[in-house]
Amino acid sequence: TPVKSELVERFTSEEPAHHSKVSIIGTGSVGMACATSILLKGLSDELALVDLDEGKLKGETMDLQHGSPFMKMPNIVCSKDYLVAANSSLVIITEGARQEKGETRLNLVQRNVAIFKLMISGIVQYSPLCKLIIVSNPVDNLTYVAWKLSAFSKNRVIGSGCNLDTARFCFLIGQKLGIHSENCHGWILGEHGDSSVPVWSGVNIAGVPLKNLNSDTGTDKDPEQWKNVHNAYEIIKMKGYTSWAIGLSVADLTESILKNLRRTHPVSTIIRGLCGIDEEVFLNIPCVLGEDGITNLIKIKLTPEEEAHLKEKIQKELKL
Ligand code: 6V0
Repeated sequence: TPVKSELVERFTSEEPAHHSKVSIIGTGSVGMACATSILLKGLSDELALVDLDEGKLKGETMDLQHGSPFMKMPNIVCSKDYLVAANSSLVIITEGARQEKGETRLNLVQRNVAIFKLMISGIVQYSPLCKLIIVSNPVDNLTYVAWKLSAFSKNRVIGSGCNLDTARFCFLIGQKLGIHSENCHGWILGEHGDSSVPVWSGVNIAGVPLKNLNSDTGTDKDPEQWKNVHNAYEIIKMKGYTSWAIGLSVADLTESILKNLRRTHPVSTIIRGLCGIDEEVFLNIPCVLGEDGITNLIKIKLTPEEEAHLKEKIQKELKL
């Protein structure tokens, strides 16, 4: 514009350089919570948003862009077309075909598989080197689907899985004890959702296992009912969905990956050969996360009951 040329003198030509581009597919409540959490942590230098619903997509993007003076992240872009996500380091999938009344989980998965076919091919075409974080539910099944469809190596396809469940678990233990949740060490593993496994044998504060104080902790026999510190139904009943905690927890995974922190997170990965499982299934165990995605798995030590619980729910064959 004339004003720009009056004000600004070109000094050198600029090549666009993308160092850590993050793309989020799905700009619903979860996608947008991921976006704000990642933006406020200043984790990437470009954020691309993709959604089918163009009106909502553009509206959400403009709303975020208008917050630019308060963020150190200049580049927020959006499109229905996956080209906008090209050259991402990390793509976070939060699109959601919502479970309809009376719909079975398996039916929901099959509907999502159809969506994933188009979506994954768009992502892979333009970002062949990216890591994928799957958030959409049922997350463990869809992480498997994304891994199969992308043909990416297993380290690059990560399910957000029990990362949220574990954060919730630690918060609720901390709330009972009056101790910051970061210092309450506990893990929820296995399958995200109803059949996940709280590993009470490992729950400790400052190295003191709660089980040593009361061996019934986490069981039905426990008069203090510690086992109730583990579910999200209350929130769903009150606000209809969850968003803030999942957004923050996905930003935490993003930080470990983009900064190559090598922190351990309970995320979904293929665990054939571990915990006595021979099938090709995705379940949550503690994984070391860095710039190559999942580089190492922690060989967890479970009690026989916990291991049986973990194995209870082996995913059914999906039609791809
Ligand atoms: P939402 O608010 O309905 O948003 C979903 C978005 O996806 C909408 O904006 C849709 O337009 C968009 N969408 C639908 N189909 C497509 C498509 N083909 N391509 C691109 N975009 C599409 O849902 P919400 O944000 O609440 O939830 C998203 C998903 O996250 C759901 O599957 C939830 O079950 C799942 N969650 C997973 C959690 C976890 O811990 N893994 C936690 C909370 C929610």
